Amino acid sequence: MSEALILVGNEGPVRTLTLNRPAALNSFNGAMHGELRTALADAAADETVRCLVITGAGRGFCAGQDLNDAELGADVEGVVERHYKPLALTIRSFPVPVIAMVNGVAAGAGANLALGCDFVIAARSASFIQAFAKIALVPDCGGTWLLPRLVGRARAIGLAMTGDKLPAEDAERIGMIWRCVDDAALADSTRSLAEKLAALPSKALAETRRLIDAAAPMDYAAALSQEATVQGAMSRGADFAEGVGAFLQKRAPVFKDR
Ligand code: T3D
Repeated sequence: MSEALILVGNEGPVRTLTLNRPAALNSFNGAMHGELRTALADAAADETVRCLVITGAGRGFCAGQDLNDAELGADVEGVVERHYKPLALTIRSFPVPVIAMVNGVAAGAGANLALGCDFVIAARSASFIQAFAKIALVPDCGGTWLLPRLVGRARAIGLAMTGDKLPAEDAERIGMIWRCVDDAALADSTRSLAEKLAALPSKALAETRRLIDAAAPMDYAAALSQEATVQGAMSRGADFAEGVGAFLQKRAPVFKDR
């Protein structure tokens, strides 16, 4: 039997999905897209999962589209519509926080897969490359939306047009990622962040992400109204009663809503 292209691991409430085509720097072919889609759906449906980590096997995180894949060239628009767009949307609306643990180079759609996650923790040896222009393409997997919001227009244009490699340290310095850590500390730093997020109220965190993204094109008054509506809904959840009860009783809360 051929090896799984997505490895699935569990550590308590933390689910880790590992892209597993290391010989091609975990670049995406149709089969890996299919396995990732299934693994994401399983994790989303599993109430015991309270944080998701995505990482890569071997020395790379993900080199984007497999440039040897048979689908490439024949129907590029279809590949983006069928694979990258749903992937980006699934992660952006995931019921629990998603961490990209970037263990090595993240290029093309692989870079934007990471940037679409809620947190990016990268090893110091890792790097980010908007490789698209080098093969006469434009950023996809959300890059045109994500990059200017993360780093501003000037840097978004610079990174996307030059396709220059951005070391993880610089990515942290310009606010493109959450943290750059020593290679040896990557797994432990990710685990402690994942455990912290898993213990927080998942539904409130997912709603926080949704509101922040939805507020971007709104005026201030509309964003304030949106906050009021969702705050009302959140206050009717069991996690809110648990959070307040735990505070008043001076104990740690146990959150369950998703
Ligand atoms: O339908 C559509 O396709 C549209 C969607 C597009 C989305 C995209 O992601 S477009 C962008 C595609 N990605 C790239 O253009 C990146 C191509 N790769 C690179 O530029 C370099 O590999 C890296 C800068 C990422 C890393 O360089 P380096 O020197 O560390 O490694 P390497 O030697 O280039 O790669 C190692 C192996 O992985 C090598 O195979 P080999 O020679 O050992 O058998 C290389 O061919 C393979 N590999 C790396 N990237 C890809 C790949 N194989 C297929 N597709 C790749 N994208």
